[in-house]
Amino acid sequence: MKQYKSASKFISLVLRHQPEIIGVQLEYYGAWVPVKAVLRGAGLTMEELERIVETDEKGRYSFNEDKTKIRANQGHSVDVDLGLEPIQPPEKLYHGTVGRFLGGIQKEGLKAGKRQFVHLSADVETALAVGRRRGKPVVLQVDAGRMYEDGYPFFLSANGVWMTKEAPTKYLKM
Ligand code: HQG
Repeated sequence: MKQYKSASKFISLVLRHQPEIIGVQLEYYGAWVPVKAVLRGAGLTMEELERIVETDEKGRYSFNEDKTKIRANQGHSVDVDLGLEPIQPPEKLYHGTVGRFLGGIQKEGLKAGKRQFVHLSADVETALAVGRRRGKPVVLQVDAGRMYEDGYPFFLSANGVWMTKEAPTKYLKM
């Protein structure tokens, strides 16, 4: 655990990408992990974990009703089904990235890559923050309304991230 920047980073890694590092699997339906296993694996008390969940600035994690299970609300690379219903997106959504990816994006559109979905934001500010993780941010406008009309399903995570499987170039404004 010590090698990770923070307990929250470690939990995000376990709940989205590598549950095996604490010897657990994500439930396929719901992406849940037993809280006990997370506490043991991360060396945290329940109070500490509750605090991480409550204070996370992006609302990344949720407990189930009786707090026996925990999951990440989005961002998984592990193959799971969060049980989200497709819903109609706003006309415009935004994707934050960096210049060095634009060549690839222009060629093949937005791809989910390692994650299950392409992540989109409802506002430019959030997209800028997403891009900034990697350098000087570039924001693309996604014509989500037209994509939806054309049959692309969209999902909204419990913490407000818009997601779709891909976004072909013709729906993107650089
Ligand atoms: C890029 C964070 C080349 C894409 C954030 C992105 C977000 C392509 C990167 C969440 C491409 C994938 C997700 C193509 C897409 N060619 N590059 N065809 N298509 N890309 O991390 O959206 O803090 O998987 O632009 O706030 O950056 O972790 O996705 O730069 O909500 O909770 O490939 O992660 O949330 O990177 O970030 P990622 P993302 P957390």
